Amino acid sequence: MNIHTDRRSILGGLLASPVLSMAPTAGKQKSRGGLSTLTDLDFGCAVQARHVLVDQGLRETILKECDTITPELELKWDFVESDKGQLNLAPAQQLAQIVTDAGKKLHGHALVWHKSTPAWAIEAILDQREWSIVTNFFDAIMPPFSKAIDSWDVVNEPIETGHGEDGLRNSFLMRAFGADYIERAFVDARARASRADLYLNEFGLLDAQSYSSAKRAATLRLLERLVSRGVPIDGLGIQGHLDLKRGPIDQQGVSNFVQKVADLGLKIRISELDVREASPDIPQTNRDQEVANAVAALLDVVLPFDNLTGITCWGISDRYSWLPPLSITAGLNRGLPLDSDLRQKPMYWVLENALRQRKPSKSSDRV
Ligand code: 9MR
Repeated sequence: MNIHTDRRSILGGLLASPVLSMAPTAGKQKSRGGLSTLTDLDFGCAVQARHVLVDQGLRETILKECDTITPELELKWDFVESDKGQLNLAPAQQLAQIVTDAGKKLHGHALVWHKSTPAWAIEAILDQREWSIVTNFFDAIMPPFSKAIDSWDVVNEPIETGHGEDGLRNSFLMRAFGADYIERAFVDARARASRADLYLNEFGLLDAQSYSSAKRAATLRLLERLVSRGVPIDGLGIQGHLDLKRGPIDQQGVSNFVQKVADLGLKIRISELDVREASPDIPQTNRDQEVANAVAALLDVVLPFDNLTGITCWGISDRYSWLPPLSITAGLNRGLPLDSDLRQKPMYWVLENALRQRKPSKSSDRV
């Protein structure tokens, strides 16, 4: 798959980040149209239904800024069916209504994840080793959202290097079904969502540390195997939980990795972008700039790839971030595009400039 700009110039160095260097200085810019109107690249964020339902400002903001909204909790198995057979679909349905009324889509997160499975299901799966326990959940969750959802995280976080077969996580799913559970999940998701894009979603793929290059290698091996076996997978969600304490991402390593994913004919999306801060005691302007720099360093690597379909932040306002404050005095972690009062920060402008770099624009009235 081709990339549409010269990757070498974009990788020229962190200090010369093109996305960042195009970003206007603080206070000089206010976006009028919202990020959703800028290009063909899908922009989105994760939210919780309970926040959207009570916070009108948040609701208006996500509908203005986003093409696609990811329910942060409401489609997870432990949320939907914490007690066997007692389905709780109402929060996801309320969110779907709000989003589709505005002509937007939901991204489904996540069908199979070792962390969000209710205890009763883990017990039953380990005890009976019946795959139908998993597909019963697919049947509960997929048909009701067939109109609202056009992409799904089918398998979330299956890689854990350091032990086990091929870097696969030694989860209850592996123990019950072996490595085939991944393939089965995609096949059975496709049977229930013939037109949706089906993603494998993984974290820890960006850092310079050796665990991260090992994860990239294990992820590639898995994707190669799935593609060679004709498994119906459309792409890889690269979680973007950046952490300033871990230092700069491995731009060259990530670029090589994305190229190999593209060569397999797969799409990528940045699926869970946010930044965990490292230095809460420096001035706020510097904090926000550090966050923006980290985001720019990632976007500079992935933007040139034609197979990049979208960028989703894991939240949009610091008020509702899953990331805790770094210290008692630091206030909220400031790792999302908007502050707690929904004001744009440098991370927002970096995203806006990145989206503007993509062509063609889907909007004729861009500002
Ligand atoms: O942000 C989510 C947090 O509110 C939940 O308590 C947690 C467990 O359901 O999941 C968090 O989201 C995770 C996502 O589903 C998968 N990748 C890592 C995210 C952050 O932990």
